[in-house]
Amino acid sequence: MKSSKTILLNLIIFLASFFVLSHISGKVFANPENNYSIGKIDKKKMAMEVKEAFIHAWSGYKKYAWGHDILKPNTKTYYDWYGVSLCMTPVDAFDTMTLMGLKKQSAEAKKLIFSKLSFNQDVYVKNFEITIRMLGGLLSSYELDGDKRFLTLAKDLADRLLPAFNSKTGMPYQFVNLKTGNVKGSVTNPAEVGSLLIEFGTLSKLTGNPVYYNKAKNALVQLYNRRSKIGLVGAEINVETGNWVSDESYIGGGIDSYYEYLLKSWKLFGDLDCKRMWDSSIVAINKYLADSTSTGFWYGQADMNSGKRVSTYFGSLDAFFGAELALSGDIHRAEMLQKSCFKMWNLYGIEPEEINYDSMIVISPEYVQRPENIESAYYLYRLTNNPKYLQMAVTYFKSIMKYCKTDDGFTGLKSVITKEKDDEMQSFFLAETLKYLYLFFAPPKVLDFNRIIFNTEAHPMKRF
Ligand code: DMJ
Repeated sequence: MKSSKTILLNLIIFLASFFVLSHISGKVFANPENNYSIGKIDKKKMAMEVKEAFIHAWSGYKKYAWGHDILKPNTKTYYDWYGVSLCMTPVDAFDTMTLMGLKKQSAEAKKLIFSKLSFNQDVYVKNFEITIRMLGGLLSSYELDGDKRFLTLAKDLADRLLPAFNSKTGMPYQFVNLKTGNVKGSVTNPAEVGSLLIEFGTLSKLTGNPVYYNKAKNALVQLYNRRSKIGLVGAEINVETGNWVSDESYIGGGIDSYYEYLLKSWKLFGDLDCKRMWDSSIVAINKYLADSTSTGFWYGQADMNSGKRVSTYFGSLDAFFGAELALSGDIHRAEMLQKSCFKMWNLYGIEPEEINYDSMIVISPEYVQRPENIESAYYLYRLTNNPKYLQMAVTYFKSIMKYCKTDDGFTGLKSVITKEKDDEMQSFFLAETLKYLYLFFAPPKVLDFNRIIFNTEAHPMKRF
């Protein structure tokens, strides 16, 4: 008979080797689907840590990019999208700092915006990007801060963007010159045509002038009316002829926020046309684009006319869809999709831009600080109260701190496999990624989720 000493020793050796093995061969023991520990989370401490990350990002911007669009944190310089500055980072980030209660930073940003920002520039800007980041940012800043100068800037900007809608179909050209009103870019995509109503509509409500609402709503309807017989839209459309240029259909980048704005414009304005358009679109999406495979529940690519599957790609942009499913009341699909998105995030410890969900092989390895995976977990947390989504938020935040933090701000990654850094701090990193992370941990009174609708750049608009 073995002595009790020997048994104890064997037990210790067994436990020790299990512990060592499970750490060395992470691939064998780690289950990427469950890569969050269930335990008590100190929300106050986490909120503080996210706030400190924001301050770190803002300090980098102040040091090397003050007055410009975005920071390039590794080369310690700046980048202006159109050669002249539109103060993109401060405008995009202002509501986040307000929600975080960062009074000093808010005062600095306001001073900069009101002394430097002028839209009277002879440059062609992308109507969609400038609408969601700048117009959206100015409007939510006005609603949160109350300073009328934000609204004045918003109106000035929207008036300069309006000529974009002067196409034969009423769908906007891609580019508009802010000074001359000239337009260019007749081939565009559903996201750029259909993601304008939250901002233009809010401006109409705030100014009492319906022109903004009507132009953006018409563009949305024109696009919807061109859906295929089976209810799907393609990837590219010509705004002069109204003909599709690409028949590929999916929910990701280039189409994504068109669907988002159908749903959210109904919720924000109570617009029943938008509800009807969302209701019929989601049926087609779930019929032809949704895909349940051995690796999880996903949405892939199909031909807009036949519904035939053309590829099985999914990426960081597609991850926004869980938020829409949850907001529309389909918690079941939203939860299944989020499980897949979290798995994608954990493949390499931070999510790649795109994978093939059939093989789980990475197609595009970069991480450009995108918020969508985090955003969908945030909606699910707010709508289900399930603490596992809070645990996910901890994982997301830790990954970003570990891989993207630099001495003077945060960057994206050229590859999530090698973890090689790129050299851009996206304005949406401050507007969206850090905002959603903060809102997970902040007291709910900071922002009443049920009384606002976020635009696609996470700028909260008060529901009408
Ligand atoms: C943001 O500008 C918006 O969220 C947009 O809808 C998609 N691209 C980025 C974030 O990934």
